Amino acid sequence: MVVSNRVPVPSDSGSPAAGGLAVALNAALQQRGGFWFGWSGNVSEEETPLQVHDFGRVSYAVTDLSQRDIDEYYAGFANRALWPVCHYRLDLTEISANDTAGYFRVNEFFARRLATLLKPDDVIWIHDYHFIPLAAYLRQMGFENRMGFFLHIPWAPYDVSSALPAYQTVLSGLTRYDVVGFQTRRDVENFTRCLEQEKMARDLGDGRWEADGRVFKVDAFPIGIETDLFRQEAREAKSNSLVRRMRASMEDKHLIIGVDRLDYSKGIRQRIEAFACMLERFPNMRNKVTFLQITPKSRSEVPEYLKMQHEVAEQAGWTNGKFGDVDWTPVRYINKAVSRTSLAGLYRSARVGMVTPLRDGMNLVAKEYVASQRGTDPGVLVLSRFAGAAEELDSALLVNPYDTEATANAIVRALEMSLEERKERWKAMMARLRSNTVDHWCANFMAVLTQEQSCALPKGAE
Ligand code: ADQ
Repeated sequence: MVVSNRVPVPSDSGSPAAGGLAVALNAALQQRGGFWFGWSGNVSEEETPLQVHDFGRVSYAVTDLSQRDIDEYYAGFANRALWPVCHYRLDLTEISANDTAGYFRVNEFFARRLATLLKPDDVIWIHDYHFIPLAAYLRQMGFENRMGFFLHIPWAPYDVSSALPAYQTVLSGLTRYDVVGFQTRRDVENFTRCLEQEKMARDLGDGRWEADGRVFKVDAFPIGIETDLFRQEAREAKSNSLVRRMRASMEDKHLIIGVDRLDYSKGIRQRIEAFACMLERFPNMRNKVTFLQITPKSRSEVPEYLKMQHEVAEQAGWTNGKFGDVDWTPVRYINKAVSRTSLAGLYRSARVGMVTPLRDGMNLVAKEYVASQRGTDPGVLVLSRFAGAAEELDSALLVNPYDTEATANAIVRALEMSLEERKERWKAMMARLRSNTVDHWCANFMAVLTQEQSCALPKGAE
Protein backbone atom coordinates (compact mmCIF):
# COMPACT_ATOMS: atom_id res chain seq x y z
CA MET A 1 0.00 0.00 0.00
CA VAL A 2 1.64 3.20 -1.21
CA VAL A 3 0.29 6.48 0.15
CA SER A 4 1.10 9.90 -1.30
CA ASN A 5 -0.70 13.22 -1.47
CA ARG A 6 -1.28 13.10 -5.23
CA VAL A 7 -1.84 9.74 -6.90
CA PRO A 8 -0.80 9.37 -10.55
CA VAL A 9 -3.84 7.41 -11.70
CA PRO A 10 -3.03 6.16 -15.24
CA SER A 11 -5.24 7.29 -18.08
CA ASP A 12 -7.98 4.88 -19.22
CA SER A 13 -5.58 3.50 -21.82
CA GLY A 14 -3.51 2.26 -18.88
CA SER A 15 -0.41 4.23 -19.85
CA PRO A 16 1.99 4.47 -16.93
CA ALA A 17 2.40 7.71 -15.00
CA ALA A 18 5.36 9.90 -16.00
CA GLY A 19 8.14 10.89 -13.61
CA GLY A 20 10.88 8.87 -11.93
CA LEU A 21 9.21 8.46 -8.56
CA ALA A 22 5.83 7.50 -9.98
CA VAL A 23 7.45 5.02 -12.36
CA ALA A 24 9.51 3.37 -9.60
CA LEU A 25 6.64 3.07 -7.14
CA ASN A 26 4.40 1.77 -9.91
CA ALA A 27 7.02 -0.86 -10.73
CA ALA A 28 7.27 -1.91 -7.07
CA LEU A 29 3.50 -2.19 -6.88
CA GLN A 30 3.29 -4.12 -10.15
CA GLN A 31 5.75 -6.70 -8.75
CA ARG A 32 3.90 -7.20 -5.49
CA GLY A 33 0.39 -6.08 -6.41
CA GLY A 34 -1.34 -3.52 -4.26
CA PHE A 35 -2.96 -0.13 -3.81
CA TRP A 36 -1.86 3.45 -4.30
CA PHE A 37 -3.90 5.69 -2.06
CA GLY A 38 -4.22 9.48 -1.73
CA TRP A 39 -5.99 12.65 -2.83
CA SER A 40 -7.72 12.68 -6.24
CA GLY A 41 -6.72 16.30 -6.85
CA ASN A 42 -10.45 17.15 -7.01
CA VAL A 43 -12.55 19.36 -4.77
CA SER A 44 -15.85 18.11 -3.46
CA GLU A 45 -17.91 19.72 -0.69
CA GLU A 46 -19.87 16.50 -0.04
CA GLU A 47 -18.16 13.40 1.39
CA THR A 48 -17.94 11.28 -1.77
CA PRO A 49 -17.16 7.53 -1.82
CA LEU A 50 -13.60 6.35 -2.30
CA GLN A 51 -12.88 6.10 -6.04
CA VAL A 52 -11.04 2.92 -6.99
CA HIS A 53 -9.47 2.38 -10.43
CA ASP A 54 -8.02 -1.06 -11.22
CA PHE A 55 -5.15 -1.42 -13.68
CA GLY A 56 -3.81 -4.97 -13.67
CA ARG A 57 -2.31 -5.89 -10.30
CA VAL A 58 -2.38 -2.28 -9.14
CA SER A 59 -5.43 -0.42 -7.87
CA TYR A 60 -5.53 3.32 -7.37
CA ALA A 61 -7.79 4.52 -4.57
CA VAL A 62 -8.39 8.25 -4.35
CA THR A 63 -10.60 10.53 -2.34
CA ASP A 64 -11.78 14.12 -2.92
CA LEU A 65 -11.24 16.90 -0.39
CA SER A 66 -13.29 19.99 0.43
CA GLN A 67 -11.92 23.44 -0.38
CA ARG A 68 -11.48 24.11 3.35
CA ASP A 69 -9.49 20.89 3.75
CA ILE A 70 -7.23 21.82 0.83
CA ASP A 71 -6.72 25.36 2.13
CA GLU A 72 -5.83 24.26 5.64
CA TYR A 73 -4.09 20.93 5.20
CA TYR A 74 -2.35 21.35 1.83
CA ALA A 75 -1.92 25.07 1.00
CA GLY A 76 -1.85 25.91 4.72
CA PHE A 77 0.03 23.70 7.17
CA ALA A 78 1.88 21.49 4.64
CA ASN A 79 3.05 24.27 2.32
CA ARG A 80 3.19 27.34 4.60
CA ALA A 81 4.53 25.70 7.78
CA LEU A 82 6.10 22.28 7.19
CA TRP A 83 7.69 23.08 3.81
CA PRO A 84 9.43 26.34 4.88
CA VAL A 85 10.50 24.98 8.28
CA CYS A 86 11.97 21.82 6.71
CA HIS A 87 13.81 24.08 4.22
CA TYR A 88 15.25 26.18 7.08
CA ARG A 89 13.05 29.20 6.16
CA LEU A 90 11.51 30.39 9.41
CA ASP A 91 11.19 33.84 7.78
CA LEU A 92 8.61 32.40 5.35
CA THR A 93 6.74 30.28 7.89
CA GLU A 94 3.10 31.18 8.54
CA ILE A 95 1.58 29.79 11.69
CA SER A 96 -2.19 29.46 11.85
CA ALA A 97 -4.13 27.49 14.45
CA ASN A 98 -6.81 26.70 11.83
CA ASP A 99 -4.26 25.30 9.38
CA THR A 100 -2.63 23.21 12.10
CA ALA A 101 -5.97 21.77 13.20
CA GLY A 102 -6.90 21.19 9.53
CA TYR A 103 -3.68 19.23 8.89
CA PHE A 104 -4.39 16.78 11.70
CA ARG A 105 -8.12 16.60 10.85
CA VAL A 106 -7.43 15.74 7.20
CA ASN A 107 -4.79 13.18 8.22
CA GLU A 108 -7.34 11.51 10.47
CA PHE A 109 -9.82 11.58 7.58
CA PHE A 110 -7.26 9.91 5.28
CA ALA A 111 -6.54 7.32 7.99
CA ARG A 112 -10.25 6.44 8.28
CA ARG A 113 -10.52 6.10 4.49
CA LEU A 114 -7.34 4.03 4.28
CA ALA A 115 -8.58 1.79 7.10
CA THR A 116 -11.43 0.59 4.88
CA LEU A 117 -8.89 -0.85 2.42
CA LEU A 118 -6.35 -2.38 4.79
CA LYS A 119 -5.74 -6.07 5.29
CA PRO A 120 -3.71 -7.33 8.26
CA ASP A 121 -0.66 -8.31 6.19
CA ASP A 122 -0.54 -5.14 4.07
CA VAL A 123 2.78 -3.31 4.18
CA ILE A 124 2.21 0.45 4.06
CA TRP A 125 4.71 2.93 2.60
CA ILE A 126 3.72 6.53 3.27
CA HIS A 127 5.36 9.41 1.40
CA ASP A 128 6.27 12.91 2.41
CA TYR A 129 5.40 15.74 4.72
CA HIS A 130 1.68 15.83 3.99
CA PHE A 131 1.14 12.59 5.91
CA ILE A 132 3.44 12.58 8.94
CA PRO A 133 0.69 11.76 11.50
CA LEU A 134 -0.99 9.06 9.40
CA ALA A 135 0.62 6.12 11.20
CA ALA A 136 -0.31 7.54 14.61
CA TYR A 137 -4.00 7.60 13.63
CA LEU A 138 -3.85 4.11 12.14
CA ARG A 139 -2.14 2.78 15.30
CA GLN A 140 -4.87 4.41 17.41
CA MET A 141 -7.40 2.47 15.33
CA GLY A 142 -5.53 -0.72 16.21
CA PHE A 143 -3.58 -1.37 12.99
CA GLU A 144 -0.31 -3.20 13.63
CA ASN A 145 0.76 -3.43 9.96
CA ARG A 146 4.35 -2.66 8.96
CA MET A 147 4.38 1.07 8.19
CA GLY A 148 7.25 2.99 6.63
CA PHE A 149 7.61 6.71 6.06
CA PHE A 150 9.92 8.45 3.60
CA LEU A 151 10.52 12.21 3.78
CA HIS A 152 11.42 13.60 0.35
CA ILE A 153 12.43 16.99 1.75
CA PRO A 154 15.09 17.87 4.36
CA TRP A 155 14.66 17.63 8.12
CA ALA A 156 15.98 20.84 9.70
CA PRO A 157 18.18 21.00 12.82
CA TYR A 158 16.48 21.07 16.23
CA ASP A 159 16.55 24.87 16.69
CA VAL A 160 14.75 25.35 13.38
CA SER A 161 12.36 22.39 13.32
CA SER A 162 11.24 22.97 16.90
CA ALA A 163 9.68 26.27 15.72
CA LEU A 164 7.05 24.23 13.90
CA PRO A 165 3.54 24.52 15.35
CA ALA A 166 2.57 21.28 17.12
CA TYR A 167 6.22 20.30 16.82
CA GLN A 168 6.10 17.60 19.48
CA THR A 169 3.00 16.00 18.00
CA VAL A 170 4.61 15.99 14.55
CA LEU A 171 7.81 14.49 15.94
CA SER A 172 6.06 11.86 18.02
CA GLY A 173 3.94 10.98 14.95
CA LEU A 174 7.13 9.84 13.25
CA THR A 175 7.93 7.44 16.10
CA ARG A 176 4.77 5.43 15.24
CA TYR A 177 6.34 4.03 12.04
CA ASP A 178 8.54 0.93 11.75
CA VAL A 179 10.96 2.66 9.39
CA VAL A 180 11.57 6.40 9.01
CA GLY A 181 13.64 7.20 5.93
CA PHE A 182 15.40 10.42 4.98
CA GLN A 183 17.35 11.52 1.91
CA THR A 184 20.71 12.12 3.59
CA ARG A 185 22.85 11.38 6.64
CA ARG A 186 22.53 15.05 7.59
CA ASP A 187 18.72 14.75 7.78
CA VAL A 188 19.04 11.58 9.87
CA GLU A 189 21.38 13.38 12.29
CA ASN A 190 19.06 16.38 12.55
CA PHE A 191 16.07 14.16 13.20
CA THR A 192 17.66 11.87 15.77
CA ARG A 193 19.05 14.95 17.57
CA CYS A 194 15.42 16.17 17.85
CA LEU A 195 14.40 12.81 19.35
CA GLU A 196 17.20 13.12 21.90
CA GLN A 197 16.48 16.75 22.77
CA GLU A 198 12.81 15.96 23.41
CA LYS A 199 13.70 12.68 25.18
CA MET A 200 11.12 11.13 22.93
CA ALA A 201 12.97 7.94 22.04
CA ARG A 202 15.89 5.84 23.25
CA ASP A 203 18.87 5.10 21.02
CA LEU A 204 19.33 1.30 20.72
CA GLY A 205 22.26 1.65 18.29
CA ASP A 206 22.57 0.67 14.62
CA GLY A 207 19.84 3.15 13.61
CA ARG A 208 17.27 1.52 15.90
CA TRP A 209 15.23 3.60 18.34
CA GLU A 210 12.61 2.76 20.92
CA ALA A 211 9.60 4.90 21.86
CA ASP A 212 6.66 3.76 24.00
CA GLY A 213 7.68 0.12 23.66
CA ARG A 214 7.86 0.27 19.87
CA VAL A 215 11.18 -0.16 18.05
CA PHE A 216 11.71 1.73 14.81
CA LYS A 217 14.55 2.14 12.35
CA VAL A 218 15.86 5.52 11.15
CA ASP A 219 18.14 5.67 8.12
CA ALA A 220 19.13 7.50 4.95
CA PHE A 221 17.78 6.19 1.64
CA PRO A 222 19.05 8.63 -0.99
CA ILE A 223 16.62 8.59 -3.89
CA GLY A 224 17.95 7.86 -7.38
CA ILE A 225 16.69 8.21 -10.95
CA GLU A 226 16.15 5.81 -13.83
CA THR A 227 19.74 6.34 -14.91
CA ASP A 228 19.82 4.15 -18.04
CA LEU A 229 16.44 5.29 -19.27
CA PHE A 230 17.45 8.92 -18.93
CA ARG A 231 20.67 8.29 -20.86
CA GLN A 232 18.73 6.59 -23.59
CA GLU A 233 16.21 9.44 -23.82
CA ALA A 234 19.06 11.95 -24.03
CA ARG A 235 20.67 9.99 -26.88
CA GLU A 236 17.40 9.76 -28.77
CA ALA A 237 16.49 13.42 -28.24
CA LYS A 238 18.56 14.49 -31.27
CA SER A 239 15.42 14.26 -33.37
CA ASN A 240 13.18 15.97 -30.81
CA SER A 241 11.81 19.14 -32.39
CA LEU A 242 12.11 21.33 -29.29
CA VAL A 243 15.74 20.30 -28.82
CA ARG A 244 16.50 20.93 -32.51
CA ARG A 245 14.91 24.39 -32.38
CA MET A 246 16.90 25.18 -29.27
CA ARG A 247 20.20 24.04 -30.80
CA ALA A 248 19.57 25.92 -34.05
CA SER A 249 18.94 29.13 -32.10
CA MET A 250 22.19 28.86 -30.14
CA GLU A 251 24.61 29.45 -33.04
CA ASP A 252 28.03 28.90 -31.48
CA LYS A 253 27.13 30.01 -27.95
CA HIS A 254 27.45 27.82 -24.87
CA LEU A 255 24.24 26.83 -23.14
CA ILE A 256 23.87 26.98 -19.35
CA ILE A 257 20.69 25.32 -18.07
CA GLY A 258 18.56 25.51 -14.94
CA VAL A 259 15.40 23.39 -14.51
CA ASP A 260 13.26 23.69 -11.40
CA ARG A 261 9.73 24.08 -10.16
CA LEU A 262 9.26 27.77 -9.36
CA ASP A 263 9.97 27.42 -5.65
CA TYR A 264 11.91 29.69 -3.28
CA SER A 265 13.93 26.71 -2.03
CA LYS A 266 15.49 26.31 -5.50
CA GLY A 267 17.46 29.59 -5.37
CA ILE A 268 16.44 30.68 -8.88
CA ARG A 269 16.71 34.44 -8.26
CA GLN A 270 20.12 34.00 -6.64
CA ARG A 271 21.23 31.86 -9.61
CA ILE A 272 20.27 34.51 -12.18
CA GLU A 273 22.00 37.08 -9.98
CA ALA A 274 25.17 34.96 -10.06
CA PHE A 275 24.90 34.71 -13.85
CA ALA A 276 24.53 38.51 -14.07
CA CYS A 277 27.52 38.93 -11.73
CA MET A 278 29.53 36.64 -14.01
CA LEU A 279 28.65 38.81 -17.06
CA GLU A 280 29.59 41.94 -15.11
CA ARG A 281 32.97 40.62 -13.96
CA PHE A 282 33.93 38.70 -17.09
CA PRO A 283 32.94 40.89 -20.08
CA ASN A 284 34.64 38.39 -22.43
CA MET A 285 31.76 35.99 -21.66
CA ARG A 286 29.11 38.40 -23.01
CA ASN A 287 27.49 37.22 -26.22
CA LYS A 288 29.18 33.82 -25.73
CA VAL A 289 26.72 32.13 -23.37
CA THR A 290 22.97 31.82 -22.95
CA PHE A 291 21.31 30.86 -19.71
CA LEU A 292 18.09 28.88 -20.15
CA GLN A 293 15.92 28.62 -17.05
CA ILE A 294 12.90 26.32 -17.46
CA THR A 295 10.58 26.79 -14.56
CA PRO A 296 6.94 25.72 -14.43
CA LYS A 297 4.88 27.69 -11.92
CA SER A 298 4.09 25.88 -8.71
CA ARG A 299 1.82 26.45 -5.70
CA SER A 300 0.67 29.85 -6.95
CA GLU A 301 -2.14 29.69 -4.38
CA VAL A 302 0.47 30.18 -1.64
CA PRO A 303 1.21 33.94 -1.20
CA GLU A 304 4.97 33.49 -0.61
CA TYR A 305 5.23 31.83 -4.04
CA LEU A 306 3.48 34.68 -5.89
CA LYS A 307 5.90 37.22 -4.42
CA MET A 308 8.89 35.11 -5.40
CA GLN A 309 7.54 34.62 -8.95
CA HIS A 310 7.64 38.40 -9.43
CA GLU A 311 11.16 38.64 -8.01
CA VAL A 312 12.55 35.97 -10.35
CA ALA A 313 10.87 37.52 -13.41
CA GLU A 314 12.22 40.93 -12.42
CA GLN A 315 15.77 39.59 -11.99
CA ALA A 316 15.63 37.91 -15.44
CA GLY A 317 14.26 41.10 -17.06
CA TRP A 318 16.84 43.27 -15.32
CA THR A 319 19.72 41.03 -16.47
CA ASN A 320 18.50 41.04 -20.08
CA GLY A 321 17.99 44.82 -20.00
CA LYS A 322 21.46 45.44 -18.63
CA PHE A 323 23.54 42.99 -20.67
CA GLY A 324 21.40 41.99 -23.67
CA ASP A 325 21.84 43.19 -27.22
CA VAL A 326 19.72 43.25 -30.38
CA ASP A 327 21.06 39.83 -31.30
CA TRP A 328 21.61 38.28 -27.85
CA THR A 329 19.24 37.53 -24.97
CA PRO A 330 21.41 36.44 -22.01
CA VAL A 331 18.59 34.83 -19.99
CA ARG A 332 15.81 32.81 -21.58
CA TYR A 333 13.23 32.40 -18.84
CA ILE A 334 10.38 29.99 -19.55
CA ASN A 335 7.44 29.16 -17.27
CA LYS A 336 6.37 25.82 -18.68
CA ALA A 337 6.91 22.12 -18.26
CA VAL A 338 8.54 20.20 -21.10
CA SER A 339 8.52 16.48 -21.90
CA ARG A 340 11.12 14.18 -20.38
CA THR A 341 12.72 13.52 -23.77
CA SER A 342 13.01 17.24 -24.48
CA LEU A 343 14.43 17.79 -21.00
CA ALA A 344 17.02 15.05 -21.47
CA GLY A 345 18.02 16.53 -24.85
CA LEU A 346 18.30 20.03 -23.42
CA TYR A 347 20.46 18.78 -20.54
CA ARG A 348 22.73 17.08 -23.07
CA SER A 349 23.04 20.28 -25.09
CA ALA A 350 24.10 22.31 -22.06
CA ARG A 351 27.77 22.82 -21.23
CA VAL A 352 26.83 23.75 -17.68
CA GLY A 353 23.98 22.49 -15.46
CA MET A 354 23.15 24.95 -12.68
CA VAL A 355 21.52 23.23 -9.70
CA THR A 356 21.83 25.72 -6.88
CA PRO A 357 18.99 25.31 -4.37
CA LEU A 358 19.25 27.14 -1.06
CA ARG A 359 18.11 23.84 0.48
CA ASP A 360 16.83 20.65 -1.14
CA GLY A 361 16.01 17.13 0.04
CA MET A 362 17.88 15.51 -2.87
CA ASN A 363 17.31 17.28 -6.22
CA LEU A 364 16.70 14.93 -9.09
CA VAL A 365 17.57 17.52 -11.74
CA ALA A 366 21.23 17.28 -10.67
CA LYS A 367 21.18 13.53 -11.29
CA GLU A 368 19.21 13.82 -14.55
CA TYR A 369 21.69 16.38 -15.88
CA VAL A 370 24.65 14.09 -15.20
CA ALA A 371 22.92 11.00 -16.63
CA SER A 372 22.10 12.86 -19.86
CA GLN A 373 25.68 13.86 -20.70
CA ARG A 374 27.78 12.52 -23.55
CA GLY A 375 30.67 10.53 -22.03
CA THR A 376 33.09 11.79 -24.68
CA ASP A 377 32.27 15.47 -24.09
CA PRO A 378 30.32 15.89 -20.84
CA GLY A 379 29.05 19.15 -19.40
CA VAL A 380 29.81 20.35 -15.88
CA LEU A 381 27.40 20.27 -12.97
CA VAL A 382 27.50 23.32 -10.67
CA LEU A 383 25.79 22.06 -7.54
CA SER A 384 24.75 23.70 -4.29
CA ARG A 385 26.35 22.18 -1.22
CA PHE A 386 22.88 22.48 0.37
CA ALA A 387 21.25 19.99 -2.04
CA GLY A 388 21.01 16.45 -0.67
CA ALA A 389 22.54 15.33 -3.98
CA ALA A 390 25.86 16.94 -2.94
CA GLU A 391 26.42 14.04 -0.50
CA GLU A 392 26.73 11.62 -3.44
CA LEU A 393 27.74 13.96 -6.30
CA ASP A 394 30.81 15.41 -4.65
CA SER A 395 32.65 15.49 -7.99
CA ALA A 396 30.41 18.35 -9.13
CA LEU A 397 31.63 21.94 -8.70
CA LEU A 398 30.12 22.50 -5.26
CA VAL A 399 29.07 26.07 -4.44
CA ASN A 400 27.46 28.09 -1.69
CA PRO A 401 24.43 29.55 -3.53
CA TYR A 402 24.26 32.52 -1.14
CA ASP A 403 27.74 33.57 -2.31
CA THR A 404 27.00 35.32 -5.62
CA GLU A 405 30.61 35.99 -6.59
CA ALA A 406 31.80 32.46 -5.80
CA THR A 407 28.92 31.03 -7.86
CA ALA A 408 29.81 33.42 -10.72
CA ASN A 409 33.41 32.17 -10.55
CA ALA A 410 32.21 28.56 -10.60
CA ILE A 411 30.25 29.24 -13.82
CA VAL A 412 33.40 30.54 -15.49
CA ARG A 413 35.42 27.62 -14.16
CA ALA A 414 32.82 25.22 -15.56
CA LEU A 415 32.84 26.94 -18.97
CA GLU A 416 36.64 26.85 -19.14
CA MET A 417 37.20 23.37 -17.69
CA SER A 418 39.43 21.06 -19.72
CA LEU A 419 37.88 18.05 -21.44
CA GLU A 420 40.03 15.74 -19.32
CA GLU A 421 38.77 17.17 -16.01
CA ARG A 422 35.17 17.23 -17.24
CA LYS A 423 35.41 13.53 -18.13
CA GLU A 424 37.00 12.60 -14.83
CA ARG A 425 34.35 14.35 -12.76
CA TRP A 426 31.52 12.99 -14.89
CA LYS A 427 32.76 9.40 -14.65
CA ALA A 428 32.89 9.57 -10.86
CA MET A 429 29.33 10.92 -10.72
CA MET A 430 28.00 8.37 -13.23
CA ALA A 431 29.40 5.55 -11.12
CA ARG A 432 27.30 6.84 -8.22
CA LEU A 433 24.19 7.16 -10.37
CA ARG A 434 24.58 3.61 -11.66
CA SER A 435 25.04 2.12 -8.20
CA ASN A 436 21.99 3.88 -6.76
CA THR A 437 19.08 4.08 -9.18
CA VAL A 438 15.47 4.68 -8.19
CA ASP A 439 14.96 0.90 -8.29
CA HIS A 440 17.74 0.43 -5.71
CA TRP A 441 16.11 3.08 -3.54
CA CYS A 442 12.74 1.37 -3.72
CA ALA A 443 14.14 -2.10 -3.13
CA ASN A 444 16.35 -0.95 -0.21
CA PHE A 445 13.46 0.73 1.56
CA MET A 446 11.11 -2.19 1.01
CA ALA A 447 13.75 -4.67 2.17
CA VAL A 448 14.15 -2.85 5.47
CA LEU A 449 10.42 -2.30 5.88
CA THR A 450 9.64 -5.95 5.32
CA GLN A 451 12.68 -6.94 7.43
CA GLU A 452 14.19 -9.06 4.69
CA GLN A 453 17.64 -7.61 5.35
CA SER A 454 19.27 -4.99 7.47
CA CYS A 455 19.29 -1.44 6.25
CA ALA A 456 22.24 -0.56 4.06
CA LEU A 457 23.20 2.26 1.78
CA PRO A 458 24.47 1.17 -1.61
CA LYS A 459 28.25 0.71 -1.72
CA GLY A 460 30.13 3.99 -2.04
CA ALA A 461 27.12 6.15 -1.13
CA GLU A 462 28.26 6.86 2.43
P1 ADQ B 1 11.05 18.57 -6.17
O1 ADQ B 1 11.17 19.70 -5.21
O2 ADQ B 1 9.94 18.68 -7.13
O3 ADQ B 1 11.02 17.15 -5.44
P2 ADQ B 1 13.36 17.62 -7.86
O4 ADQ B 1 14.01 16.55 -7.09
O5 ADQ B 1 14.34 18.47 -8.60
O6 ADQ B 1 12.49 18.59 -6.98
O7 ADQ B 1 12.38 16.96 -8.89
C1 ADQ B 1 11.76 17.72 -9.88
C2 ADQ B 1 11.34 16.81 -11.03
O8 ADQ B 1 10.50 17.56 -11.89
C3 ADQ B 1 12.52 16.36 -11.86
O9 ADQ B 1 12.34 15.00 -12.24
C4 ADQ B 1 12.49 17.27 -13.10
O10 ADQ B 1 12.94 16.66 -14.28
C5 ADQ B 1 11.03 17.61 -13.19
N1 ADQ B 1 10.90 18.97 -13.75
C6 ADQ B 1 11.33 20.12 -13.17
N2 ADQ B 1 11.08 21.16 -14.02
C7 ADQ B 1 10.52 20.65 -15.11
C8 ADQ B 1 10.04 21.20 -16.33
N3 ADQ B 1 10.12 22.50 -16.63
N4 ADQ B 1 9.50 20.36 -17.22
C9 ADQ B 1 9.42 19.04 -16.96
N5 ADQ B 1 9.85 18.46 -15.84
C10 ADQ B 1 10.39 19.25 -14.94
C11 ADQ B 1 10.97 16.72 -4.08
C12 ADQ B 1 12.12 17.23 -3.18
C13 ADQ B 1 13.46 16.91 -3.81
C14 ADQ B 1 13.57 15.40 -4.07
C15 ADQ B 1 12.34 14.88 -4.81
C16 ADQ B 1 12.33 13.37 -4.91
O11 ADQ B 1 11.98 18.64 -2.96
O12 ADQ B 1 14.53 17.34 -2.97
O13 ADQ B 1 14.72 15.15 -4.85
O14 ADQ B 1 11.14 15.28 -4.16
O15 ADQ B 1 12.50 12.78 -3.66
